Amino acid sequence: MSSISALRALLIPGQSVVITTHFNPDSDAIGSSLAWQKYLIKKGLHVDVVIPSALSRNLTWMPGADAVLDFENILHKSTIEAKIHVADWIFCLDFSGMQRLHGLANWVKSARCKKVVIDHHLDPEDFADYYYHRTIAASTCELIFDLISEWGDEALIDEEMGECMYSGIMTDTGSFRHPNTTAHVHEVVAELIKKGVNTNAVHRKVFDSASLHRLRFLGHVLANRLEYLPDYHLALMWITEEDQKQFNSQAGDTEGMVNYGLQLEGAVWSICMIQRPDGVKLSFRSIEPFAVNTFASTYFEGGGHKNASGGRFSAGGIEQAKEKLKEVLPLYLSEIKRVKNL
Ligand SMILES: [Mn+2]
Repeated sequence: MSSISALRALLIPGQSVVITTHFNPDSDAIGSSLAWQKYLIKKGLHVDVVIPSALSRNLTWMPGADAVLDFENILHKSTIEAKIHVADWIFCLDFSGMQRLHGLANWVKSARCKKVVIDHHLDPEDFADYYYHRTIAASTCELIFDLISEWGDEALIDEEMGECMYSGIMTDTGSFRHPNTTAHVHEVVAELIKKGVNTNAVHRKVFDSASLHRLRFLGHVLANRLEYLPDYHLALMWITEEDQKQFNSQAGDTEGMVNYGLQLEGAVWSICMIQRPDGVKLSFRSIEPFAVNTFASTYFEGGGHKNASGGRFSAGGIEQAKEKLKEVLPLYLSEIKRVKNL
């Protein structure tokens, strides 16, 4: 593993770069990738962004999103293979575990070029040559801003790069309300506003772009698929395959639903279970100082941030996942009571 400051001199005009990010790319994943792409293009490199699965509808407005290559798009596959084959560098943004690339992982693993991780998730795997990894950062977009600044190129950040970065910072901090919202986050945002970013417009594009289906879907989940377990201060939601069919659910439609659980008075944490073709996907949210990432990694093949994590359950469907959850909950009773009484 080498120092990230040494990397700057090795990025040479004319080189080919592939930037990739995690499956189900969120606003931070795609925002950081597009901002980093624009920066490297300004430095004279040839840069493509490759994503393991499609962008959700509310992120397609981002400048540069139309040229992103999607591994799940059959028309893009051979281009992606060729780009990875000739790449001098692969940048892995907003993830640091290979399994988060799903089907794309093998191609990235077997690529012989140098790899660079820029990320803020806990416990990075050791697969890259360079790491710019800070868990103190609220988002990868914040890290992109910091790295460009550290390299003395803040003047190269333009409005479009700023929009991409603002979008990721905004969503990964839960619109500046999560505990990861540091003074530095606001300092970075202040700089982005000076670059011309219209924060109100970005917020509307990301959050106020729901289809009627999505709003009705949310209503259905809150009305019929939400249970509160007062002893455990837990809001539990679940979404079946039939629910997704009934409301014509698209990529990204379930994004953020888990957060509604924390709006309940008294809730310390919230879990949303979603039936997927390959198992149950779980999202976890919690209030400080309850750590859901250890819960997710211990019982549900997952992990992530202290207050925002993900997980999986592959030994059955929603009902079995709920059973498993209710089995292990008593082990957390004293911890949850302690957090509640702080
Ligand atoms: Mn992130």
